[in-house]
Amino acid sequence: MGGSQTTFIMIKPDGVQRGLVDEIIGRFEGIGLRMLGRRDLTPPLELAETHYAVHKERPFYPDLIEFITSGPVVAMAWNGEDAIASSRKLIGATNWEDADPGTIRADFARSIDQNIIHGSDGEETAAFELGLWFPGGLGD
Ligand code: IDP
Ligand code: MG
Repeated sequence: MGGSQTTFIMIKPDGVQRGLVDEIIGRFEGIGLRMLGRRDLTPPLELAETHYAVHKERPFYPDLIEFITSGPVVAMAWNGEDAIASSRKLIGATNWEDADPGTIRADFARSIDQNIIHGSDGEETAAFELGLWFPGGLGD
């Protein structure tokens, strides 16, 4: 489908606080993707608002921004065959109760708002998000 793609993945503050970073990175490596970039940071407000601008009219938006800026996240770029859809499949549905067994959200999330991880939902979104979180590019 997608050929070689690079997608933006972020382990959210709940995933970091619960010590799931190595486990999650292992799952991405396990489906054959490779990490091209990683930044550990507490997202500044403006970055969080730009990232989630598409949701700004939604009732959950204020809580979402508060949550995502509440502590360190791990922002990553992952590359490989069909990386965008493969990553979304690995992550599982937004609501952990709808997520397929064995997905990251099914295994670890127990709320719809604090659901461990973000992954780009398409090629345009991936390009936008990678540019936003890695403004200096991905290096070599
Ligand atoms: P996604 O992360 O699976 O792409 P989106 O619909 O893009 O899901 O929503 C972005 C994030 O907003 C979700 O991951 C979740 O943290 C939060 N969110 C989405 N829907 C709800 C909701 O109905 N209540 C509370 N938080 C939500
Ligand atoms: Mg989304």
